Amino acid sequence: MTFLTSNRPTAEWQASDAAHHIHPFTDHSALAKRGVRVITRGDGVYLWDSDGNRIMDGMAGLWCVQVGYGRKELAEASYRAMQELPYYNTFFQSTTPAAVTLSEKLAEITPAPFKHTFFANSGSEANDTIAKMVRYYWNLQGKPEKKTIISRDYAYHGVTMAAASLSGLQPMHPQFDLPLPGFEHADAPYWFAEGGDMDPEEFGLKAARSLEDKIQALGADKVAAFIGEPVQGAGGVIVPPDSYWPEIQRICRKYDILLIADEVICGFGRTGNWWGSETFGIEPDFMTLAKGLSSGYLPISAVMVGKRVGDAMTAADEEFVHGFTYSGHPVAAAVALENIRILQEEGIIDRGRDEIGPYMQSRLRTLADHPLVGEVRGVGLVAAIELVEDKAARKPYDPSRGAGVICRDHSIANGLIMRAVRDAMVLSPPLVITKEQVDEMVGIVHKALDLTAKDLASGN
Ligand code: PXG
Repeated sequence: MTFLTSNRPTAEWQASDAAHHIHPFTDHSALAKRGVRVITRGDGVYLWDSDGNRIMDGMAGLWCVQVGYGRKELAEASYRAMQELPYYNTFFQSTTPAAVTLSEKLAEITPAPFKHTFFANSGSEANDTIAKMVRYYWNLQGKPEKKTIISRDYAYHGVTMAAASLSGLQPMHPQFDLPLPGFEHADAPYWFAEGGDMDPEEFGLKAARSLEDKIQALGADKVAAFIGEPVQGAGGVIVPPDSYWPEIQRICRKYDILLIADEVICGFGRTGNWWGSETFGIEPDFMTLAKGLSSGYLPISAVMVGKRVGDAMTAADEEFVHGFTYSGHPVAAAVALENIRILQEEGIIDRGRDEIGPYMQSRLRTLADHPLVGEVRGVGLVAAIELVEDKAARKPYDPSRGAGVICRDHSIANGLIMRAVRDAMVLSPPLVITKEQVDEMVGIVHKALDLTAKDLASGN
């Protein structure tokens, strides 16, 4: 059998892709000129492209391949599940063993108040579902005016209409006339870029209090919920100061506002613990799970519904009028279960917390002396390296210099996929990365920084 991935030369894939394929978040004319990268194979922390080059995946796909590529158990779980029951739904008084078992498992591994799961297929769908559940909850409480959801600048919560409205990355709104009414944004705890002369802890309190200011401006009787990623991922790995989350928690309690932790990136061990909420002491009313739930092997997401909303929804004497054809898809659920078994039985998350996470963080911190590096930050197995023109002043390069993109391109050319978010170089490798592979990764980052410094100095 010829594998789909090996039967055409790179140039043909590129031409056909340019002719027929609309990509997410892509300038298509620029991509067509440059030629798309064709990824054909993966094993462990490595990918191969259609020219046979091996590249370390410092991003675990899109922050999701926790157990690494090529785990046969996951392929076998999906093969078995497909043979037994390739599809059935969870509407109309039906369920499937895989969907039940996964909801039971998630109740076991998430913090105690979470007993109920609603399944969807992506982080965006899960966050849209939460936006609807929030509205429904306050309607059930007889407070229909309590509807606004507050998120933050630099937030990424997905791309569907509500999820994109929750997102706070500016470019995501104008093409689509977003945000929708009822979605507001508070400050992010982004000390490096916005902290000025303030001490980080003091700045953390200030950022949290921007939520309180927003609530007071809108009126607490109008505000339904606050959503935040424990660490903001796509916004540039913004790790909040310790003072931040306790103050957010206090504010949500004071004004009776539901708290949503978007764990799409932070969940399943990324910050060292199973949940980012554990790492930062957050007690949310909802958690959004996706990505690491199946290590990205199949699309599946989950809304964890806490006691307050769960009790109200299950006690309501009426239909909950929402759901997707593939909610609780039996094959995706079987793969998620097998992925969780691997994470648990191989101690992958404990190892991330106790061993490889601290190792990666300490090795990356050695780059802080580099003349181009303004800050190295991170927790567990997620990190960012901020490039600056002036270290002491935390002064960034003019965006037109494209420092981040230059660095990213050098990194990929030298065998490591690293992302640039503005000029923050972002890393989020598979949790199974070894110490030797961390050393290899840090070596390539160092080389990419040197090459970038050289390019910037010569005015490229
Ligand atoms: N919440 C968070 C915190 C995310 O990071 C979503 C929700 C949406 O999930 P879906 O499955 O609908 O994509 C995400 C997704 C990037 C990048 O460039 C990040 C994501 C997706 C695509 C690109 O860093 N995060």
